[in-house]
Order: sequence, then C-alpha cells, then structure tokens
Amino acid sequence: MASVTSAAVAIPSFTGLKSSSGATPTSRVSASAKASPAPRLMAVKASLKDLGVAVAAAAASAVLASNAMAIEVLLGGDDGSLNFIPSEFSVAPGEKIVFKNNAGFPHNIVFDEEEVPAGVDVSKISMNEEDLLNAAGETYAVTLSEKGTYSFYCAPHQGAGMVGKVTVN
Ligand SMILES: [Cu+2]
Repeated sequence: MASVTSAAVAIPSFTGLKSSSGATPTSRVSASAKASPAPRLMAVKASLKDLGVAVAAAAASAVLASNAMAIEVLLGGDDGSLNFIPSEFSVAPGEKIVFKNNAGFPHNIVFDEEEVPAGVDVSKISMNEEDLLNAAGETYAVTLSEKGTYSFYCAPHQGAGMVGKVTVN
C-alpha cells in the first residue's frame, strides 16, 4: 500500500514535468512555477494592505477634519449639576455641534423659537420635546447656518436651569 501511495503522489508531478523536454530542466520550471504564485499572492495581499492603510489614513484625516469643525457640549456635569457644558459658546456657520449625554440624564435639546435668528425653523434643529437621550454617551448633533444667537434648553431640566446659548458668527 505504501508503494501505491507514493506512485499516486508521484504521477501528478511527472505529468507536470512532461510539459517540457527534459526531466531535470522541467523540474526547475515546475519549481519556479510553484514558487511564483506565492510571491504574486503576497504582492496582492501587500498592495491590499497598503490600500487598507491608505483608506484608514484618509478616514483618520476626515475625522480630524470634522473634529476641527465640531464642538462637543456635555449634557450634565460630573458633579451632578444639570447644565450644558459649556452653556455659552460660539461656532462658525455649518460647524457641527455635538451634544453628548454625560450625567444626570435623560436630557434633550430644544431650541427656543422666541430666541433664534429670524427665519430659523426651530423644529428642524431641535429634538422633539418628548425625545430623550437616555444613555451615557448618546449624542445629538446639529449644525446651524444662520448667523445670530440661539437659545436652547433641556426640556426635562429647563426649570432647573439647564439652558444654553450659542452664537453663530
Ligand atoms: Cu437635562
């Protein structure tokens, strides 16, 4: 059985060798033919890896770019205070404002229709009064394009003084 097995193993390699004239040169060809796919595969993998790195780098710079044009406002202080932190700040038109649940939630963000620049529809920039950010780290993002001063509040905590003001300039 052992000899049959070795013959069966030998046949495919001899079939391959027959494609060229001599046994010795073909075995070299066959060896190099076997060797070449591996480096090629490695080259493909390497270039995919490079591509992945390039994509990751592009994504990272996009994140950096968006961070440069974003402000984070914490909802609730670590000391248990019911505040926007910061509660008064300025942004550029179109700059992203990210409200992030920090402590003392639930919170939400509602713009005061009486205290926004003329023509601004507060329903388009506010959360619904009934909608709440319930978990730590939950965010609500908004961008304001109209220049001016906007007042906003947290509906559950407005009475406790959780109000804020943002100036777009
Ligand atoms: Cu609140």
